[in-house]
Amino acid sequence: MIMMKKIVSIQDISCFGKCSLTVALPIISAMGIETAVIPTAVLSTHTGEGFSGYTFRDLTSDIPAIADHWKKMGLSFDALYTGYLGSQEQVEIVSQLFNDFGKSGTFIIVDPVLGDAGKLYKGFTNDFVVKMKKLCSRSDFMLPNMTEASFLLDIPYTESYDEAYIRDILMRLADLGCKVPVITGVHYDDKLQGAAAYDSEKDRFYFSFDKNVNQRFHGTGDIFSSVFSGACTLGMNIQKALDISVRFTLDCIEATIPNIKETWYGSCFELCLGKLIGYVNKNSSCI
Ligand code: PXL
Repeated sequence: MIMMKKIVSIQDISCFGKCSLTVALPIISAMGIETAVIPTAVLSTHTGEGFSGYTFRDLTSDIPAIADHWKKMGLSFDALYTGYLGSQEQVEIVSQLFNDFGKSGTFIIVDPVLGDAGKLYKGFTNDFVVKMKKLCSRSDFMLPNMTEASFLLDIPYTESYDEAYIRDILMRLADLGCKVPVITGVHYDDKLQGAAAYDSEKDRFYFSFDKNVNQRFHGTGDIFSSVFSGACTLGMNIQKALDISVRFTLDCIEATIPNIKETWYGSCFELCLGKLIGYVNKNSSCI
């Protein structure tokens, strides 16, 4: 008998421009995991490059009532997975959700969505970064890109680095309090791109690389984080989880290139969900 796993994903709904919940829901569901959601805000589009004039409805004040109802129902989850959070207050409230639903054995997975290409996304300040750092300190897994890692560690962002630098950054992220930091979008040259992780309890590093097709589409970080969250929740080891997350993210980028409208519309991950199901089935023997 298969025991179904259950994740709650806590992030915004951007109604257009595939990212956050509109990516996490289909991807984690395709992996055979029940996906509950706490929407933190509703936006007409994401706030990244390419869109302006978006609407933003903050749902912070709804979150405690949702949590209270769930506590009365005695709900529990195999993983809590957070993404884009819209305000400092929201980060505090999400931290409270970790107390309420983070029982022992529940993974806490924080994607500290802050920025990309060396810059913070619109609306984020240094105070917000400090709050996000505190949230990361409570995580089993944190999933920053290089921009986010640099802001969290308060070091200059660089596009030129080597493996020794990545190892150092991973250990510094673990010093924040996270058990297994993962850095996404790692590339030492134009040929390969992937991700790196550090298990601070075992003092072990993990790397996974695939082809670098030198194309950026909005939302690929959310694709990676959703697959990684699903893979860990299914019980895959860190190397397997990295491998399928890197592979699937590349599949999505490759599927988008011939279908491209604008890079900020997001990637055509829908065309690749069948492959993802295949990766999960193939790896279920390694779980
Ligand atoms: O993909 C991350 C993300 C999620 N949600 C919103 C965003 C972004 C990045 O720009 O603006 C609303």
